[in-house]
Amino acid sequence: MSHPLPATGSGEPDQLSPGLPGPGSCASRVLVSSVSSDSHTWNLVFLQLLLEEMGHEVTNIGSCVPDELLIEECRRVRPDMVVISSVNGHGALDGARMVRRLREQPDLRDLRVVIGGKLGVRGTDGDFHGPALMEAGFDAVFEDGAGITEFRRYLAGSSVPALAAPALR
Ligand code: B12
Repeated sequence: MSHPLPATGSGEPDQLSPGLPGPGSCASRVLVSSVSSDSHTWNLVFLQLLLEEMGHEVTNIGSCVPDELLIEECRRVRPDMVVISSVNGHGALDGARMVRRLREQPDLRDLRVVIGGKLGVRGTDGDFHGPALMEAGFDAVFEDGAGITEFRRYLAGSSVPALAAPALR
């Protein structure tokens, strides 16, 4: 299981080169969402554009998404992967609660769910939330400061439709 942890802040430049799914990856359906407390939206737009540029089909359900709504949308959209973004500093808490609830649902237990952004209130010099969020149920955590490169690498290798074929994971 790939779980890029935590922000390195190495200064490695983000590779924003295009675009089409690379070798080993394929287009998939991705649900983009924030957590219940977070009203920031440009992070979601950024992720949507990035994922679309890579050839994925994106459903962006926006900011301030209650846990129950995320669960409903997962059942409606049946995504191959859920990408949670939060930047208001409550992502570590809200995200952990959200993913625990999602994992309690038998039909969503094996869905691939990742989270990233500014997950705490202490910035990249503060606590790392990756281990706790992985423990709560995320498949990968991308703390701010690590850049987008790790996320792109992760996507390039994660072509398994988690809901459709949980046994393959
Ligand atoms: C615009 C803004 C707002 C606007 C949002 C409007 C909107 N429609 O989005 C408003 C005014 C509403 C707002 C409110 C608040 N904000 Co504000 N806001 C910002 C600001 C200035 C820019 C955010 C932005 O749009 N960035 C552009 C997007 C594209 O980038 P991004 O959000 O940084 O996301 C990047 C990465 O985090 C990463 N990323 C994000 N998610 C994910 C997910 C994955 C999987 C991956 C791989 C990467 C990833 O990729 C993105 C591109 O690099 C930032 C400061 C800043 N300069 O960043 C503060 C900031 C995010 N806000 C902050 C705070 C504290 C708040 C408030 C709590 C303030 C308050 N006391 O009310 C509220 C929260 C409201 C709420 N309920 O959530 C803090 C968060 C601090 C923290 N996390 O430690 C920041 C960082 C300001 C600061 N330096 O203190 N905010």
